[in-house]
Parts: sequence; C-alpha cells; structure tokens
Amino acid sequence: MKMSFRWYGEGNDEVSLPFIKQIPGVEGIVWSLHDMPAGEVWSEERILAEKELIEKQGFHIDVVESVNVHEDIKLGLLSRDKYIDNYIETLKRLAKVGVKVVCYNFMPVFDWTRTELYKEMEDGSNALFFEKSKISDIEPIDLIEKLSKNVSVTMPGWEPERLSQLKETFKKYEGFTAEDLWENLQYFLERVIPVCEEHDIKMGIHPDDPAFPIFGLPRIIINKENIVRFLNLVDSPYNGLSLCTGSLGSSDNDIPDIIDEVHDRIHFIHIRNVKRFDNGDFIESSHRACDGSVDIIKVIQTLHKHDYQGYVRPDHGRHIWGEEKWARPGYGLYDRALGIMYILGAWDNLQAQKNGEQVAI
Ligand SMILES: [Mn+2]
Repeated sequence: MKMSFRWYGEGNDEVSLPFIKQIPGVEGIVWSLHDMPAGEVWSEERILAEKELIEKQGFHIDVVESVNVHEDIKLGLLSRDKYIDNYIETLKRLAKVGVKVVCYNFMPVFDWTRTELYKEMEDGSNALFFEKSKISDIEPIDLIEKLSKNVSVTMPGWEPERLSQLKETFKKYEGFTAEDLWENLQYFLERVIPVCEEHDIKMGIHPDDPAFPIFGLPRIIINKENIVRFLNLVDSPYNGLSLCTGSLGSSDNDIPDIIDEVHDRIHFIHIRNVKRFDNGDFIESSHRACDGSVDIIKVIQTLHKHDYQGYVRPDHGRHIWGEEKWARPGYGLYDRALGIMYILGAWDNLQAQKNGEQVAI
C-alpha cells in the first residue's frame, strides 16, 4: 500500500506539509482545489501551482479528493451535459500533470453528515458523532447552521454556494428515487470513463456517509450488493472504488468480504474506525480494532492477502491533546498520525511474515 495524507492547501489547513513529512511512511498528499465550485473547470495554472507546492516537499500528487460532481448531474437535468464536459476537461488537465486517481461521491445534496463535531469522550478527547434520533427532528439547514457555528473553516461538502441553495436543492429532489440516482450515475460514468481510459486516470467513488438514506434523500453506495451493481454500470478498471471503512462501517457491512469481492477495483482506501451503537448512533474512534466496530486488523490482513498496491490514507481522527482548538474537525494531525503508525505496524508485520523474516518481539 502507498500511504498518503489529506491536506487542505496553503492557508486552508493548520497542519503544515513539513509536519506531515515527519510522519513515517507518508509518500503522497491527497489534495484538491477546495475553493473551486462544483461544475467549474479547474485552471491549469492553479493545478500546476499546487503540484509544485506539494512536490517541493517531496510528496507525490497522485490522488485528488475530490472533484465534486455538480448537483444537476446527480439530478439528471438538461444542464448536466455542460457540467459533465467541464468535469471531463478537469480530468484531462489533472491527468496531464500526473494525477492517477480521482476520488468523488454521488450523494444528493450532502457530502457527509454528523450531528456533532466535538462529542466528548471519557478520556477527554472528542470526535465526530452521529446521533440518529437527532436527524429525524431537525431541518437540514438548522443542523448545518448549528454545526458550523464553532468552525471557522469551510468544510468540504458544506461549501457556501451549496448551502445557500439548500432549500431549492431539496425541492428539486422531491419525488426523486434511488433508481433515478442510479440512472444519472450511469449516464455520468458512460461519458466520463472512456475519457479516463484514454488519459489513464482512474475514478474512485466514495461510499455514502453515513451508509443509509437520510432526510428522505436516496443513498446508493452503501453496501456490497450496491457496490457490485455500481462497478457493473461501466465494467472498466477505470470505474473503481475509494473504499472508506468508516463510511461503510456506519452500518452493518462486512468490509473484509467487500474487499474480497472487489479488490481489483479498489484504487484508494480511507482507513478509520467507528463505534456503532444498537440505536443506530455512531462515533468515530481511534483506529485500533478493539476501540470500534470495524475490525481494522482484518481489513489490513485482507488487503495484504490481495497484495493491495493502491493508495491509502488515514481518514478522520479524533481531536486529541487539545488540537480541537485549531484543527479542522476530523482532520487534526495527531490521531491521524497515530492511525498511520497502527496501519503500517500491522502491514509491516504481515510483510515480515511473508518474507519469512524473524519478527522482533
Ligand atoms: Mn472517507
């Protein structure tokens, strides 16, 4: 596996590239032009500037997360072709500078959803929390307003242009079904994937987060059956998955079984753990297998069994050692770095066993 780390860009991330460089094993930066509205073509100048900045620190730029899909594409409106053309142009420009994988998602309206960003844990750390009962009696706009109050940065998925149209967007989705979303996803892929094949840039869809419908909106990338259906919409290695153990772990998915089934189509992996409760709530926990509901060790063993050569990053972490005062929710430095050491520890041990070396005790 190739270890990487998500970074939000200069002036937009309190974690600096030189600090990330000090985490053992990190080879690449997972990046994006976060201020770029969905549907616009990314400027070549800005792409090159970002590439230069990241490569100067000795990282590769192979993975972009995300190039956001315009809502009109998900809705299947007449205007979608224009936005798909723009998407394709951005992909071509990214391929030209050497980007290998683009992570994206196809969730209506929201990118990801939680009900609390700083839920306190017993040990004094805090983490992103999802309380199922809270979702049923709050308007989406009220939820976002409540959550954004304590956050000074723009969070991916909650961009101002997206939020300003929240009510109208919800109206457009009235009567919209999961089958409509499948159809529109297929239309998008049938146009985009041939270009990816030609320019050698792979698409990896991120599972829906959480992996069940919320606010009456359909969600489809939520389990093994649907992931297999998705991969068959356009049966090409360029139409792949950004497997996220945290998103799939928000409901009762057997993630090692999913990896067994589709490992050759996984281009990028987010590894994190979540602790699920019987009432449907979940909280993001440390990466350690026994701290959450996802058996992270078994996930890593399964990847190793299939000789996974693709990209990996730790996903959200808890906020520890007081970093909630300055870090982006879920994207502090410390717990993600600890997560990397856990993942690489498990991986190196498997490698050592495979090589028949003596494992030091
Ligand atoms: Mn993820």
